[in-house]
Formats: sequence, C-alpha cells, structure tokens
Amino acid sequence: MTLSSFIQNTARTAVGVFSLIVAMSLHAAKPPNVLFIAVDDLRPQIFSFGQEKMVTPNIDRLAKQGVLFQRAYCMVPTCGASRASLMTSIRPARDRFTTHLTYAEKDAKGITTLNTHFKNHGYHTVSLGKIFHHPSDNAQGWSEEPWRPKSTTYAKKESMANARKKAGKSARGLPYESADVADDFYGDGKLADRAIADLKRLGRQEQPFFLAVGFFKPHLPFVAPDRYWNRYPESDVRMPDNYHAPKDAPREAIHSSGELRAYANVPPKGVIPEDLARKLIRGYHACVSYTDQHIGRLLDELENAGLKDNTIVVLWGDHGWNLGEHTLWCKHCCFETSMNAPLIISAPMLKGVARGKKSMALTEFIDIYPSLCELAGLPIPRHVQGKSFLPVLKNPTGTVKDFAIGRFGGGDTIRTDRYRFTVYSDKKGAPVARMLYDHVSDPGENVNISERSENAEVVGALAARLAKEMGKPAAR
Ligand SMILES: [Ca+2]
Repeated sequence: MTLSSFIQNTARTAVGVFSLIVAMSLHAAKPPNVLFIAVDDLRPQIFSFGQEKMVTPNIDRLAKQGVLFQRAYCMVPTCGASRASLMTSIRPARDRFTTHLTYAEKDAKGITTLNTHFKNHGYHTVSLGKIFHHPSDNAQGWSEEPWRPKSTTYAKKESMANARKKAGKSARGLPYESADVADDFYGDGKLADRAIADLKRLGRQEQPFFLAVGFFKPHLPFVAPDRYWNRYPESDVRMPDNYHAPKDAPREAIHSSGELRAYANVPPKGVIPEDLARKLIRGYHACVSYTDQHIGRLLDELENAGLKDNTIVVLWGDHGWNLGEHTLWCKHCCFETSMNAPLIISAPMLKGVARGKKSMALTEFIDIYPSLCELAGLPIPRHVQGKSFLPVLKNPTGTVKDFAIGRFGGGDTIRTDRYRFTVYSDKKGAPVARMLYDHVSDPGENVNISERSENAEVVGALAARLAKEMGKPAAR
C-alpha cells in the first residue's frame, strides 16, 4: 500500500466510523440493516398490486409490513441503464444510461453509488446476484467481491434443441421451460440459499449490513419448476384486452420485441401467435411465483435470525414488462406497462412509518437512494437528483412530487397524475412524434390523443414540464 492510499483509507475509515456514530445517535440502538431486493424484469404482476390471479403470498406479506408504491416508475426500461440510474440517483439522458449493458461507473464517473455511500458510512455491503448489470461495476463499493450463482439455464435438453443463433454469437433455446426439479436447480434457488447463509453470518456481526440480493427471474427465459406453473392452469390464461397497437400511435412507439425473438421457436417477425403468447404469459406468472418463494425464504430468515425489527427491506423490479399489451413483449418502450415497476419498502424500526398501506404517490426510482439514506440516518450526497419519499412512508396519502419522468432510445416520457405524455426526437434532438394518453378515460393507453386540437394546451404544458425536468446531457 502506498502512503497516499494508506492515508486515504485511514481517512475513509475515520469518516465511516464518525458517520456510524452519527447514525447510531439518530437511531437509539444499532443502525438499521438494509435488505435490498432487486428482481429482474418484474412488473407489478403481484396479488397485492391488484393482480388477483397471482399467487405471491410472500411479496404480499412484505407489503403488509410496509408501504407499497402503486405508481413507482423506472428511469429507463432496460436492465443496466435502469440499475445505473437507481444506484446513482442520476437521471438518464440521451448520452447517459442508455442500454442494458450500461456501466454506472463509466456513464457517471466519480459519482458515489448507493452501495459505496453505505460502505463509506460504516456499513458492510454485499452484492449477491444481479444488482449492477456487470458484477465489476463499482465493485469497490462492496465490502466483499460481488457473487453470482453458477447454474445451467435449462433442466431439459430439449429446451436447448433448435437453439437459434443470433449473428453467429449466442444460441438461445426455448423462451420457457417447466421442469420437475428442486427449487435450487436454477440459479435463483442457489442465490436464495446463499442469501440466507449471508443473513445468518452478517446478522452476527456488530457492523450493520447492506445486503443486496438480485434475482434473475422473471427475466427471459421463463424457466421454473413445474409446481409453480401448476398454480396457473392453462385454461385460466387470458390474453390482454389490448393485443393491438394503440389507435393513432406513432410508429416510434412500437418495437419488434427483438429480445423475445432471439429465442428458439419464436417467429422472427409479425404478431406473436396466441398459443405461444399464452405460454409466455403463463411462464411469466410461474417465474413470478418462483421468485416470490425465494423472497419468502429471505423474510423467514430475517425473522428466524431476530433481524426483522432492525432491517429495512426494499423490493423493486428494475422496470416493467409488456405481456402482449399493444402487441409488445419485453420492455424498451415508453408505455406505462414498461415504465411502471413494483416498489415496496418496510422500515419497522422507525416510528411513524406506515405498515400495510398502499401509496398512489408518483415515485421515481432515483428517489430510492435518498430515501434509504434518510431511513438509515445517513447524509444525502449533493449529487443526488431524486427526492426522499420518507414523507410518503409516514403518510401514504401524501406526495413529494407531481411527475415521474423516464426515457428510452429517442423517447422521453412524463407521467403526471392524469396523463402520460411522450416525445420522440431524432438524433439531433428535434421532435418527430408524440403521444398523449389520458389515464382517467384510457388507463390502458389505447388511444393516442396528442394531435387532437382540444388537447393542444395540455400537450404544450406537458412538453414544457418534460423539457424542464428531464435529465440533461453529461457535462463535458
Ligand atoms: Ca431487467
């Protein structure tokens, strides 16, 4: 170790110890632990979010312990970019956080990420599974090397048969699989086992922990043990009411569901046939229940290890997912189905934080960072662009902001209490198309009304608001 790095490390440790003392004085006892659960591609397809056919008793149990955000929105509906924005609390822009392969440390150089901030303030931080898209991204912000389970994607040989090769590189098998295997056959079962072992280990330490557990399902392919599929009889599967593009929507709004088409036995173009669509919907539901089971095991372990009362639990899906709505599959678009994602927070150690309540407050995923800081008694870094929703946790009928903004590709989108408005721009930033949906009369976003003369004033106001609040390009 060089002298300067020794001095830096010593200084960082001193800051960490000091912050821990400050945090301990804010919280009568030990500072709260954080169990940070990310679920890849989880839309609010959950019983407690109003999906009555879903079997998700464990996520529902967490909702009863905390506050469920019915209108939380990702910043970018694709894995790496969404996570980078959430973990930095910095808005995406046309040149920042743009793809599933985004690195936070490259697009937001020098920014202290959420995990790093907790580590710098005395927390033992651990990353299991998928938190950042790349395990190496901001790896210095974890107290231990990020860990991911090793497993095969499929249990059955035939699932890989006829795998489709894309551009001569990757070969993908079927988009779904139902197999008679144990829960720990697939990666997420192994991940839950490791997370439980770590909860036992970390719970015995004096140091508070920030344990991040990122489940990989319900991301494609929809592989799950058959008993989870059996919770959703084939005859009960319903196609979405709007298995069609919205009336008068611009062509920029609809993509070709390319992520799905990389899998075997999926037609390369055209509307996905209904028999395949039903299998996909059923498979997605099965994977949600499979993940719910793992989450239940983590919640059980919190109780068994005596950690429940002093652990903040936050659960989020990294973005929404289209299950055929608007003919779309996967994410990558500016519709509500792609932007809206689940968020639940439980903080039992803090007086005044509600339990078992649902909030309709518009919430952005960049708000998670400052909220966790406040809940844990840590300072909020100056770079943070989100706003703490602690007031909503105390009063779930309240709000802290009246919009949620996100983007994907050439589209920038704003959700207000009543409307979703989207502008598509060309590479030079000139607007080329737009969409307006009135959620009072059209919650499914089926009729674009942006070009109707009676909406000119609303469109003008929303366009101005969007331009004012959206992420600005990175400073050069
Ligand atoms: Ca994802």
